[in-house]
Amino acid sequence: MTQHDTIFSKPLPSISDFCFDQQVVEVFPDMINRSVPGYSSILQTLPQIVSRYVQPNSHLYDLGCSLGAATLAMRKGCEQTENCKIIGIDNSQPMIERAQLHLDGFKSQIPVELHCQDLAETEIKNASVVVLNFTLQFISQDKRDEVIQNIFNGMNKGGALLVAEKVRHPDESMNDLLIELHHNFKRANGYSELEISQKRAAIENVMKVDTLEAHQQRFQKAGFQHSSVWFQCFNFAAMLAVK
Ligand code: GEK
Repeated sequence: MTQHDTIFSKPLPSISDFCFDQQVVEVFPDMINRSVPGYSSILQTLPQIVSRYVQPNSHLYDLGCSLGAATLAMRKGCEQTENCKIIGIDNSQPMIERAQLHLDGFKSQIPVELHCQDLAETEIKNASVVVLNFTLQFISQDKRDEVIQNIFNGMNKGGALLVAEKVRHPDESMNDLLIELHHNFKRANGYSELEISQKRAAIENVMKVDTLEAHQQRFQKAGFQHSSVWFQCFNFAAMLAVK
């Protein structure tokens, strides 16, 4: 059973940068479901999209896999495809340890390997599907082009890259509106004003968001033939790019 997220519920004397430590692992499913609009809809749709692009004898990567929620959804999507392997990557050791326990609890014929490493250092090869589900936003902006290029280079033709992110609207007034709608979503899910503002302060240095246009230009620059947003709720969007 996942614990209720109360990490930012008491006034903190100073706010440190947010990190994915043991305390976050304990509450992570509750935190992400109550904080990210559309998270569960995206996970529910992943198997369908994965099953369309997965290729026999290929690898599927879940980069920034946290507790393996997207990994499990990807596994559902490749159950009918021969000889696939899923590789889950996260640079938080507590996340990887918990993800391993979580995955061990579900039976499947599809092998899953989990590695604790920086996704920017991960070698991508023979990939038919690569998922970055709310992860690219934690990579420094000056490294993002290189990360996407490295993924593209390791993908097979016809393969799909699935990137979900918090995004910034280029029109400041629309951006403010989307942020307000997101905060209302958090309020409706029981987060207090204090929790919302302390979490915001903790995350602002570690999570820099791009516009949808910046993402799409990056996909194009890397060489992807097609790309589209396939889901959006407020300032949270899921995109698909096909090689
Ligand atoms: C899900 N995809 O449930 N290398 C590897 N992992 C990283 C890096 C990095 N450089 N930076 C951050 N992470 C998941 C949710 S959470 C999203 C992803 C969120 C990892 C970090 O440790 C964390 O587990 C994950 O990316 C981001 O579908 O919390 O908003």
